[in-house]
Amino acid sequence: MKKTDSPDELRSLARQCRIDIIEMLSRAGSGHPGGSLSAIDIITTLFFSKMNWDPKNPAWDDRDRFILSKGHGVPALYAVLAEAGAIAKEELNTLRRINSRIQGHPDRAALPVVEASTGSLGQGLSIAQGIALGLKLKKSPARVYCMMGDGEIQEGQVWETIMSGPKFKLGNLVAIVDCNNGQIDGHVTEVMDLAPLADKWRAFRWHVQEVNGHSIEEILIALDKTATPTDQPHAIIARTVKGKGVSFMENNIGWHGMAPNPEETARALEELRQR
Ligand SMILES: Cc1ncc(C[n+]2csc(CCOP(=O)(O)OP(=O)(O)O)c2C)c(N)n1
Repeated sequence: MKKTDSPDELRSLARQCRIDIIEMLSRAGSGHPGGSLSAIDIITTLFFSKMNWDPKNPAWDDRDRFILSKGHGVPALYAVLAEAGAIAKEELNTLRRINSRIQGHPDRAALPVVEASTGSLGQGLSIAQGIALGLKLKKSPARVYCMMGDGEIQEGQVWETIMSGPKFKLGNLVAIVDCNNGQIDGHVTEVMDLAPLADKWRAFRWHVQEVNGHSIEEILIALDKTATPTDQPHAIIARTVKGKGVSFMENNIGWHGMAPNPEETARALEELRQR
């Protein structure tokens, strides 16, 4: 896998991953395009630029970890893993098939390159924090990144973990919230408004940054800032667009958990190829 800090190269990788996400979901006939497309620029930047990991050696002790707490967005992670050579591209054709390693939510028992089995929302930050604490006690240089959805963080367990992260002085922990303002039942601002979200994390004593989650440049700068040695855990509040990259999916809650039909797939792929 070739790592890069070039925003243009990262954009190009993210575009290819968007194509893979649409093709995967279309073939499977089910899945979650909206939250996969909102997360892909961040996940691509992490894996191809900032994370210290080896796609051929997923058990390496000092690897950086990525926990996809919003497990339903896993097509984005599979696309990146395939692009990086951690899984075969052909395996993407098996999404959600019986006995496939790549299910609709990540399954670590079947696919050890994913760090945690998630899907039951609200748990990933607790897992990430436990791993970060273990790494700190072992004096490992590894860092732990955890991506959550904004709808997901309405879960109470998340706030228990936000409360305890600073107590354990986990400067090696980076929480990323994919704020696309969409969840199953509607807009997050209407279902259970989180504002002022950055202030809430700050009040719990996290180091907080707000970024445009589709600006590779802003994501790179924010991730670099989380690498400064500190005892304070980091939160990145990423403003994103649900369905980003496919015009008819953007900001349309209906695309939270629905696969495109063949005609929609063709339109989506044409748009992405022209980007
Ligand atoms: C504990 C739990 N409750 C409900 C669900 C069903 N569910 C799946 S996705 C989703 C909405 C999540 O919204 P958000 O976290 O904002 O995800 P995104 O918009 O990024 O896809 C819900 C409620 C679940 N997976 N886990």
